[in-house]
Order: sequence, then structure tokens, then C-alpha cells
Amino acid sequence: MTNDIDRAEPAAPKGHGFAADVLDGLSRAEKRLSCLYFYDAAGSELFDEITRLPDYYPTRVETDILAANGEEMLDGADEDSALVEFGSGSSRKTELLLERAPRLALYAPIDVCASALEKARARLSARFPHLRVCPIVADFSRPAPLPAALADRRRIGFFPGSTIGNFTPDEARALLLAMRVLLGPGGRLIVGVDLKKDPSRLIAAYNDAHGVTAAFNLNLLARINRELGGGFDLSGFCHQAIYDARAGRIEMRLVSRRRQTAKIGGRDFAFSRGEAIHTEDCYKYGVDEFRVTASDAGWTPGRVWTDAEALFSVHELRAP
Ligand code: AVJ
Repeated sequence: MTNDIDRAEPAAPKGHGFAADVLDGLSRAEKRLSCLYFYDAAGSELFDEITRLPDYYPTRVETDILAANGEEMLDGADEDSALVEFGSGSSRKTELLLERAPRLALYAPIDVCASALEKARARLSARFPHLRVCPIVADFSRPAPLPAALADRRRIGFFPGSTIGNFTPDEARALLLAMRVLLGPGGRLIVGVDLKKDPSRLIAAYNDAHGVTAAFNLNLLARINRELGGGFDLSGFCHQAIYDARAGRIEMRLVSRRRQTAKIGGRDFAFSRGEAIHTEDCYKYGVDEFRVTASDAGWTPGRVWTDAEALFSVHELRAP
């Protein structure tokens, strides 16, 4: 079975590529860096570590939901179906679905990190010899045309992990709409959504006691130093994650411990003491709130699976 790597155009996020986005983000009155840039090889490793932390419940709870309901989620998936995953990373959760849909013939993971995609392809091809794996190196938030191999197949989208939470509700609606168009008539989308809950539980998940999330966040500055010859002193910044109950989101930042400057691309960026660089939003939803968001994007909300504590939810969306 051939497994081909399909490279959509270079993985530049909405902006103009890493360097331009960094210079643009740090030139703003409220400095910001895109959370997409967390996922270089080092960042993907750190995120993998986060998913194994006791404080970080989303991965563990979603995995249990997928294991318990995977058959139902992919019922009807057969040789003519294809599973398209948005932001696939390690594809570890996907294995739970693939185990429970033995007739599924094609899997197309989309991710910006080519090394993570290649590792996943090798592992899955060995585990599921009948399965054709078509990795796509791209930014899933800019759905590009799918490879020809998927043209005449019924497409099932998979968007786990509550990565939908990285988008503002407006952006989430637009993304869900773009996914519906990409998956086509009769398409289906299985999406993981982290639920609103006691703020202390949320804050603990993004400020883990082991400091791995802090390292994941600070890796952004390390990446700028590595790839752009930046002059960030990482010890001059600390990780912060707060919960904004009104907006229903966790906000991650890097806060400057003192007045300092960092040189990037020949330009000096000044930071005052306490000044923050915004690095990520993680919106949380109520079950009905998310169903409304999905139907606004033209999907028909179907079944919903949650855990007994209602910490996390997996939604089935059907295209008309
Ligand atoms: C991969 C976006 C789902 O928002 O929970 C984990 C990333 N950030 N810890 C999330 C993340 C901090 C994660 N997502």
C-alpha cells in the first residue's frame, strides 16, 4: 500500500510566515505571538508531555470518551470513506477510532509539523497495513483543497482536543463552515470541545505543578532565538494562564519580569516590567452553546458524548 506525503503550499499561518508574524506581533501595542508557533519539534514534544500530566485532564478524558464510543462515532465508515484529521499531531487518539472502524480505507492527517506527521504515518502504517495514510503538511485553519485520493470518498472530519477553543467564537464559526465545505455534502465532523467548569480546575490544567506548560509557552521565545537569531533571555519572562469567566476562555501569556529589550532581525523590542505577550486563547463552551455555534456554521448537530463529570464533550456534526 503506497503512502504518499502531500505537501500543500508551505505551512505559513494566516500571516506571512514565522519571521514576519513575530515582528508584526511584537510591534503591536498589546504584544502577541500566534499559538500555532508552539508546534515546532521541541514544542510538539512538550505538548505530548502535557497530555500525560494529571492536571491536564482534556486528553485523558477525551481519550476515554473516544474509546467508549468510537464505534458509534464512525458507524457506517467503510472502504469508500476517508477520515480527515485537522491538526493531527501524534495521531494517538486517532488510533482509538481506527481500531473501531476496521473497514475505513483512507486516513488524511493535516498538520504543520512534518516530523510529527512522518512519525505518525510510520506508526499507523505498521499497525494498520490495510490503511492508506495521506499526510498533508499544512495549517489546518486554512483548509486547502484535499488530495485527489479523497475526491470520490465520503469524508469524515476529526477535530479532537478542543483545538477549536484556540479560535474566537467568530473564527470558530468560520472554521467550522470552511470544514463543512471541505468535507462536502453528506460529510460528518467529530469534534472535541472542552466544557466550561470550575475555574480552579481550568487554571490548574494550564499552570501544571510540573512546569511543563510553562516550558511549552517559553519554548516560543526559544524558537525565536533558534530560528530567527533572537536575543530573548528566557529567564526574564514567566508563564501566566488566567481564566476570563466573562469571555469563557483561558488566556496564556509570557510576562516580562523586568524592563528589558530583545533584538530580533536587527530590531530592538522593549518590554516594561509586568508587560505581557499574549500567546494563546482556549475558549470553553457549554454543550448547547457549541451546538448553536455549529448550526450557525451550517452543520446539523447530532449526537454528543461526554464523561460522567461533564468535563469534556465530543460532538457529531452532520452536513446537510
Ligand atoms: C492543543 C489547543 C487543545 O488549548 O488545551 C495545552 C494546547 N495549551 N496547554 C489546549 C495547550 C496549553 C491545547 N490545545
